[in-house]
Amino acid sequence: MPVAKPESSDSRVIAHVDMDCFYVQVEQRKQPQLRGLPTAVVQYNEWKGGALIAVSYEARKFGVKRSMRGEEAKEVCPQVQLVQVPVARGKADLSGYRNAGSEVVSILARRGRCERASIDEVYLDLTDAAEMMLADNPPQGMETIDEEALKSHILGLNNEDGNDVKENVRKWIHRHNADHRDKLLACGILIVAELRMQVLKETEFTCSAGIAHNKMLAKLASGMNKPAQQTVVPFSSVKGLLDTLPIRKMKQLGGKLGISLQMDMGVNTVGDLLQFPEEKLQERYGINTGTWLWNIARGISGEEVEGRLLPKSHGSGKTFPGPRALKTVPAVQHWLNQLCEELSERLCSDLDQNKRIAHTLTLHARAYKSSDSDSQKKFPSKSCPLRYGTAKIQEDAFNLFQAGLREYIGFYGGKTQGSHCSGWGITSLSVSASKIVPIPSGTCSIAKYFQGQSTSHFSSMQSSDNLNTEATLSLPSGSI
Ligand code: DCP
Repeated sequence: MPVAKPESSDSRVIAHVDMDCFYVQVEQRKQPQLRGLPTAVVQYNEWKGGALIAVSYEARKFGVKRSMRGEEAKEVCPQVQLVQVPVARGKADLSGYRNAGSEVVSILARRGRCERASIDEVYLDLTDAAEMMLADNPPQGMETIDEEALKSHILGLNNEDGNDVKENVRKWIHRHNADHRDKLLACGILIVAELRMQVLKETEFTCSAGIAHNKMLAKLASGMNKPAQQTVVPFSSVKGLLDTLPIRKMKQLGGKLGISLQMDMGVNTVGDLLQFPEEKLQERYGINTGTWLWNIARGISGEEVEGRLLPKSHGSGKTFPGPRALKTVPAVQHWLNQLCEELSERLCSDLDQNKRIAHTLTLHARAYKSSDSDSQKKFPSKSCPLRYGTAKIQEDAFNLFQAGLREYIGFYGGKTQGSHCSGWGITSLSVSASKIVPIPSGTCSIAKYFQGQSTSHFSSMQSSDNLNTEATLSLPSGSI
């Protein structure tokens, strides 16, 4: 019998799965003697013991934090084990972490539509799997509930009757009089617990998860109880959750919009937004943002889980903080060549393994001018059609850099050639490849495909008309 599809988005079952202290777990799998010990992964640059980029939960108990350097971590926790991130081409090599993330994705994707959101985060749409479970083997009738599922945190479930917590969770899952939405979430609890156990069994990694009716709530929930736990947001608990949730906790409200809401509208929690009519929010922030704010105040988010197991883009970048800033064009070219080499390798393996090609190459940089009245001016990001082949990518990226630099310093404002200091410094560089699409099926060979694409993939980079300016300096979202 076909499973009836509910129309309402309240009836979806969405999970957000987030690996726990991910880089640490990957290093601990390589060196099992580190398991259970306070451990941190440090960046390539060894100054003061290197910057911490991932910290194990054992180390967090001693006060070790990601913002610290290795030396500082040793002060608060002398026994902390510091593992250096793997290095290739003079920079951090994240390929081992990316591959470990792919192992996890391939397991999670077995039960529903799966969107790889970052190197260690995944969204899952489990609606169909939950509907199916409800039709075939509903949790309400199950004699035993898996231990891992019983350890779930269900928001709004209080423990007033003195039962142990697991017993209350069991009762919640078993409720016969629950509405359809909660019954689906009960299925979600079982499916996600099972998936997390499978991930642990096959990869040795633990993860945490949030389970709710939409992506926004699932993401909020996954971070609430870590490590190795799962949190559920029943529909009836949404209001309570958002009433007290500081707006800065919402990813999109961490920047200028969040500041304006606080300063101009007196909004401190997501729930505070409820007092404003949609028109008022639209008047102040524009139609789309206004409607979006009105919706998130009510826990409404229609965002779909995109079926995407592969990254949207590839990026390779490096920072050059403080005295390491690059101050000459040859120095920039040297590092651009390294970054492009890595990017080119990743593009080739994507082409090889997934038969996908990228269409756009983008260069981002952060820069400063040493004698500058206009210190707010950002280095413009530049894009051009992507041509395959390491040397071509290097050449194009360098041209993009020069175009960006001319614009940044003004055509006559500085010396862009030669090797002596020109009054500017580059503190971060990255190249990314985006607009990645599968090669059309039926293409007889990749070489033939490229011949047919000669205008976009082998185009000349002479004209600056080819260069687009983009607003952002970071890697595109979906870059893994
Ligand atoms: N990472 C990084 N630099 C940062 C933040 C993170 O290199 N500034 C890397 C290391 C992390 C991984 O990305 O292990 C995932 O980042 P998360 O923010 O998800 O944090 P963790 O997985 O380390 O810990 P948590 O258990 O808190 O999610």
